[in-house]
Amino acid sequence: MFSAFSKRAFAFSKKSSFAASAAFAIVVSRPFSFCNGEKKSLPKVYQYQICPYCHRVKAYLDFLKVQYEVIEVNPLTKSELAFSKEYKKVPIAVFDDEIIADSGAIINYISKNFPSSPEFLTNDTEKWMEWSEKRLAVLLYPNITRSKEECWECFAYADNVPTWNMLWRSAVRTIGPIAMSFANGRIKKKYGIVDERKELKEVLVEWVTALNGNKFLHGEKVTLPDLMVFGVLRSIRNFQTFREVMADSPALKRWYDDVDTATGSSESCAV
Ligand SMILES: N[C@@H](CCC(=O)N[C@@H](CS)C(=O)NCC(=O)O)C(=O)O
Repeated sequence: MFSAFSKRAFAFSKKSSFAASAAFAIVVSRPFSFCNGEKKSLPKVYQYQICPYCHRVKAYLDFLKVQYEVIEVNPLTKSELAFSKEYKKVPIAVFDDEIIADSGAIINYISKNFPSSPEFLTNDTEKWMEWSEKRLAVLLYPNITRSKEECWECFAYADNVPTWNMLWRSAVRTIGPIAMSFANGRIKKKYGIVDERKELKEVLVEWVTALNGNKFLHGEKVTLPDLMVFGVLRSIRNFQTFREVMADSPALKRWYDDVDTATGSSESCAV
């Protein structure tokens, strides 16, 4: 959905995410990678830098202080996803010998395999996972691609992807914004979005209302719903849309900054 190169978004229900992940969990011989000169075997996250679903996964790993490697996928070639024959979206994660596609399935995998406190997985986690995906994330694309300047801003990251050569960095840097700009109208139509900024701000009011003046959704401690919403918003943190919605809502900004401090980053070097 977030790439102009996709024809249509996958709408995985939570159940089908599980089924998809189970079907997709195939055994591979996992190569070691070299990180800061050390031989390490870390979880891998195949991502686009501006993908909100990828950020949901990374926010969770960051919060749990699980170190992982990020593989930036070239949206023009997707050559980094050659190992995945059928599924060509991001995120895809690799944990030891398991390949898991779809952010919902990856998050379920993390919940089962990495310990957290019992209060962290709240009864309303499923509700907010769905909300962050189906209500919030879908509004980001039309917002960050509103103007040529905003489209251009989206691909600043391409200049710094260490695993792409100069040619690919320039190609993604220039073709990416054009492709995203063209897809703006199609995405708005698909999701019935008319005034993207207004609708985004309205959806964020729902979240701030749910916070009900608390530091985090359930009080003084971060829970998984906080991380799901935070992750989606973190994907646009360098963009005009983010600056505008945060300036508009001091309560949202306070919450975001608090979750950011609690989460940090455990992302390791790119491979
Ligand atoms: N339901 C999926 C959605 C994943 C998705 O739509 N990812 C977008 C990037 S944000 C994608 O890879 N689109 C295909 C493409 O770029 O061709 C998830 O939660 O992981």
